Amino acid sequence: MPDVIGLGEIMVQFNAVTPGPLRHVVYFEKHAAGAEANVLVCVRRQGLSSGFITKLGKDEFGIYLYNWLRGEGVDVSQVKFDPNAPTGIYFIQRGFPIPGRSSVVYYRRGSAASKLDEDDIDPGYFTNAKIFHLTGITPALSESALRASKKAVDYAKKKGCKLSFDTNIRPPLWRSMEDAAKTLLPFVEKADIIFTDMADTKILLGETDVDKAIKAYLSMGVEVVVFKLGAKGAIAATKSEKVEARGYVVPVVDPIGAGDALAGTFLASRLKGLELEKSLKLAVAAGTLVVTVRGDQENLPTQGDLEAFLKAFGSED
Ligand code: KDG
Repeated sequence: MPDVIGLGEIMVQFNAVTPGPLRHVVYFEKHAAGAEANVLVCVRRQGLSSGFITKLGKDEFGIYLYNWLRGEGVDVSQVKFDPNAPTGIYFIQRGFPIPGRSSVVYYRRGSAASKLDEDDIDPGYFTNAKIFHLTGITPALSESALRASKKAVDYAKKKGCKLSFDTNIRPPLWRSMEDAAKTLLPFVEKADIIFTDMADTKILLGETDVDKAIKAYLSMGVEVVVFKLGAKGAIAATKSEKVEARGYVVPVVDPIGAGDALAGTFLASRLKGLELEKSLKLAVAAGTLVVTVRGDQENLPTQGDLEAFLKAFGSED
């Protein structure tokens, strides 16, 4: 079974070639992207195995995404095609109205992945898997995707697989932020590792102090908290250790997907037995590489790429 399993939606991302309001953008570039899928491809680039549980539309985009995942070496044995629902797509507007930031417009309601349900989760798939990675996006897709998420967490825990949870609150997918907090907190409570940031933490805990938030997550039973600080880097903490990795100043083309590169690299590094500090340093470097291009997955680095990056940039610490 794969080292890391993910459940969620992969979509076709149409990334604006030029920055500015989408109404004026003429050219879009096609990419494969989606939070959990990004992590799984990242894990593969880092030399470990991964597998995705999802549903795709039986359409051209579904075939493209299936071939993409297979080409990246992600196990696709749990990928199903739904002939009655389309593959989700979304558009990215870059650099407007805030230079260096991006925003997304989804066309995913009723998508094949939103039809994921409990019976799409095979308990046997979790046997011997080491980590199950889920984000706050999948439980937000639909009632049935929420059921599937809960079921997958139950199976993973029963099989002794660690739960990695990225809080990833995407406001357009929720009825309200209260609903997001109520739905996602039980996942945080069951998680062994979480990835989060200040925006999500304000919604989940109503907390605005990083140290207090980390303490609160640890007291909920989370073993490792990875707290992302945007361009400033990230903190990783356990009950006995706290490390920080600084960010790097690079030209930002599209920041979307950086958090998944960070999560995937951190998980892979921990599975390889690297210490907390080194794992976080590599993870922040991976996130940095992703923001310098359009697309979430193309710049996901190998460990060799990261060593080269750190040799060039890391010597200042
Ligand atoms: O983490 C990056 C993802 O957010 C992006 O690729 C799209 O999965 C996506 C989502 O649902 O926002």
